[in-house]
Amino acid sequence: GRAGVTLTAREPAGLFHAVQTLRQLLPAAVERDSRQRGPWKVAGGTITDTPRYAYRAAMLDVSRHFFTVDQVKRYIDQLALYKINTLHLHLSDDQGWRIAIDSWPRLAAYGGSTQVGGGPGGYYTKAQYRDLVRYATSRHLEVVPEIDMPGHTNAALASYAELNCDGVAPPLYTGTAVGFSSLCAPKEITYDFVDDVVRELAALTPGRYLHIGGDEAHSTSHADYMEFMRRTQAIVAKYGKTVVGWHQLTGAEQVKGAVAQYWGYDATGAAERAQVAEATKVGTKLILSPADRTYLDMKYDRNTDLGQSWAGLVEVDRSYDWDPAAYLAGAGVDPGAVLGVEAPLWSETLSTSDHIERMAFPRLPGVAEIGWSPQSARNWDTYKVRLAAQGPRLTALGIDYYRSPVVPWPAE
Ligand code: TNX
Repeated sequence: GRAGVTLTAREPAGLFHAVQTLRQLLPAAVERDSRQRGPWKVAGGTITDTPRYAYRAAMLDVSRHFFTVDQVKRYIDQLALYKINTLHLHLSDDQGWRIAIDSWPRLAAYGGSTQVGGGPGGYYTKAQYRDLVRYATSRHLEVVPEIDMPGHTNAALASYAELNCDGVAPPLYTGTAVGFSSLCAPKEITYDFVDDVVRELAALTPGRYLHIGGDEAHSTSHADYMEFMRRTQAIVAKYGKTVVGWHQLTGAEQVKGAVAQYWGYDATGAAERAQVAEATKVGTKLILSPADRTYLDMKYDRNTDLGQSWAGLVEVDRSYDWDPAAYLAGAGVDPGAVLGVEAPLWSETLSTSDHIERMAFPRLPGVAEIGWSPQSARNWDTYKVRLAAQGPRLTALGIDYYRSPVVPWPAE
């Protein structure tokens, strides 16, 4: 009405998301953190809105470079503004173990003591991690914790000699290579370790999902990978969580109800796509994170100073212009198998909030719209105008976004 705005929703998350829409209807100045002059008018009308996908996620790699609780909270606020409802935290990798585990204290204390480039690293205490989860929950984001296994485990292997097949702990690692580390699948202590870590992490996790990685296990034999993934999935199920794994999980037998996160790209071979499609036939669901569309650490163009380019250059239009339902249809994936989309941000080259924001913005709002809006309402030529209008809002929020030349930004 003339005097106010009424918001109604079936669930609290819907009201929260309605408020985010209302924020975007108000002038950009509302986003400043100092008092502004009114009046603030909103155009009259009715909006009926509902998301296309239930899973609309962003991932932050806090292992390659550590990000503090306050830095993660800042990113959570930015994600919430665009109705992202899931935060996947990549909590362990070769370069750092970032979550305190009481039964294996050296994981964080030693395994978390450095990062890419050799800086001091860091980790979350359980109290800090619970605070982070509470903060995310208050903004209607579900936290999905990931412990990447059996590869990407040098930080754990360096912390405990007995986890290594040869019983010798390697040194900590601060480079950016992948595929050189593996937990020891034939050793029984490996599953004591996995059980302890999963039990403690599950107890910190009100959400449904627990991500076990499973990617790039180039130093694990196929037989060992199969055995390790079989036993590890059973442990996750025992503690009441739904397994998520990178799509290499589809090369092993999947526990009932497992979710695979597809991170292939244009150059991914037909056999790999077919294996993923095959998995959906037995009930495995998919999260789509195509690297040449949703990887926020890919460079925008040749001149981007941060990021990588192994999946190609990902300009804002390329990042936006694809349909999750069609993406793997050619390989035989039914659209009903797709739970949603996720934009990962790997941090080999990123170490500050400014770095996060220059890579996430303005591509993140596009991934958020892919997750939210029906395909029929999406098209680059109209989207780029709506995205341009976000520029002054991002500026008001203090977000240093990439001024992509393919977006008609207004003069600020
Ligand atoms: C591949 S994506 C990886 C990560 C790297 C990333 C860099 C995935 C499951 N594995 O270990 O950080 O590329 O873009």
